[in-house]
Amino acid sequence: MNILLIKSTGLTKENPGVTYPLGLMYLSAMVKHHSPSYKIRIIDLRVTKLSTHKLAEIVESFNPQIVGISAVTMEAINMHEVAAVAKDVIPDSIVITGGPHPTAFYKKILEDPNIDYAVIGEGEETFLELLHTLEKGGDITRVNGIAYRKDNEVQLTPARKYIENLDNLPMPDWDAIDIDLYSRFYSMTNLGKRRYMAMFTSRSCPYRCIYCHNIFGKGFRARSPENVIQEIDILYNKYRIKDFEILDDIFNFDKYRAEKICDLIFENNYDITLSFPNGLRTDRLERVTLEKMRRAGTRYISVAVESASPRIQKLIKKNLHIEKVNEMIDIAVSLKIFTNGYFMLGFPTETMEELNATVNFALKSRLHTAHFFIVTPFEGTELYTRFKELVKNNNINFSEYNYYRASFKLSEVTPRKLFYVQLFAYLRFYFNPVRMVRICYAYFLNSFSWSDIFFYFWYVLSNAVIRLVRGII
Ligand code: B12
Repeated sequence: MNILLIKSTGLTKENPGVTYPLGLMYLSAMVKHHSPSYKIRIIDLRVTKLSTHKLAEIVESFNPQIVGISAVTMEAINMHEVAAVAKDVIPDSIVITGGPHPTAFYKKILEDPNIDYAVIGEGEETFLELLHTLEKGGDITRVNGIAYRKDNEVQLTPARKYIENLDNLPMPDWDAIDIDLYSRFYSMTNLGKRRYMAMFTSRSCPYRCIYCHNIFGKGFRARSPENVIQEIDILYNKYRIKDFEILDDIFNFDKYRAEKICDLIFENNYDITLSFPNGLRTDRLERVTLEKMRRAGTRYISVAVESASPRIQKLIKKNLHIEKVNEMIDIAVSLKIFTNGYFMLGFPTETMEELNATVNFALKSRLHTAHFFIVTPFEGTELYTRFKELVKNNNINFSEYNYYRASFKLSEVTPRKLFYVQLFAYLRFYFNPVRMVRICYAYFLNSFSWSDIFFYFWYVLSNAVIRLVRGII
């Protein structure tokens, strides 16, 4: 059986970042491990930038029976285009989609006759079982965790149990991708282009923030520190990787596990750097954890603050104490860790005062960088179901499911006003001479190239100008 896995694309000016297609790399490893006779290949359209014509040629020559496509919602348009190419070139091929977009919007995407299946959530076991069932002509209604069409109706099989012991998963298939190609793109950090590898050491987050995804369920599942070190060891020794981006939703949920990983890295004397761009929970952080992280080579963290308003913290079920957030930012900065903050603007019922409180918190903080995202309600989240009526009033195209664009009207302020709140938050945050010097110093400390610093300021400035022009027109 030939299986072609494709990561669809949806890069925009505001979103030039690319990380490794870890989901597909895990699927590929799983297939190679359990069914070595299958031939499997990954194409990442974000980095190869293939034209439709070229993609059609590759599909034709590889002749896959199965085409698997991975997409986030912003990549939905491209996902449908890829499905159309697959069916056009090989009408008998079976198109299976997976990832955040199909997980959330499976009903909608199965309206497309070019898509046969959507795998919901965690994919390794479901994909393998689906492949085996399809190969044998078995009963697909017995495959848990999928959605498909029958008599023009979308059917959903029972949810699949999450993989209990993540140590049993094979390591991601690094040989299926060209590592050097990814070093030509910006990653999830603000640290510029460089050779690195992305890792997932745990899956899911037990907190129930109403805006967040549910791909891996709500029970924290973690790989053992030894298993994580095994991955670092292979990447360090075999693939010459010295820089690791850990993309877990909540790396520090289990403080002891997090510290043990850091201790093992230190004890093994790896000459590596670490970053945690996807957001640590500050109320579960302590000085000692940050010190151990720094000792292990951590040079970049993100803290996911979202809102400085206690009412909004409660509404979104994040329940962070904003003083503790500040305390942890200060400690991280004093440990010479480049510290980035994430903020969200425009929650349902949010007022201008509450928006200002969030922006002011960011401005007064010692964060090096900050991202001010516009709240985007994805199907499958509590935010979507609880405020369905508000969401319904917005007729938004999938390509606008973009945190940088004020597309949705959910809060008490108009999208236009929200747009200006976001724009001025960026301008005021970055065009502050003290912060500029601190950013340069932090880059210098972490031995990044000057071109990265210039790029970063150019990126912020050009985005601001684009936004300003768009707002005026
Ligand atoms: C790394 C990351 C990024 C990277 C890469 C994004 C990309 N295009 O893929 C960067 C930093 C660029 C990024 C940007 C954005 N991101 Co992001 N990102 C993540 C993050 C933190 C990790 C993704 C990851 O590597 N997961 C690890 C692998 C193992 O999991 P996985 O990819 O989900 O794959 C598993 C399953 O989904 C499934 N699967 C996946 N693909 C397939 C395919 C097939 C065929 C099958 C069968 C199964 C399958 O099996 C895999 C193994 O179990 C997730 C949060 C999260 N925890 O997942 C958010 C997340 C994916 N991002 C999200 C969003 C919203 C964005 C932005 C739109 C935000 C913005 N700035 O506006 C942009 C989009 C930019 C763009 N142009 O694409 C949302 C997506 C929600 C949605 N419905 O789309 C998530 C889920 C975060 C959230 N809290 O909601 N992001």
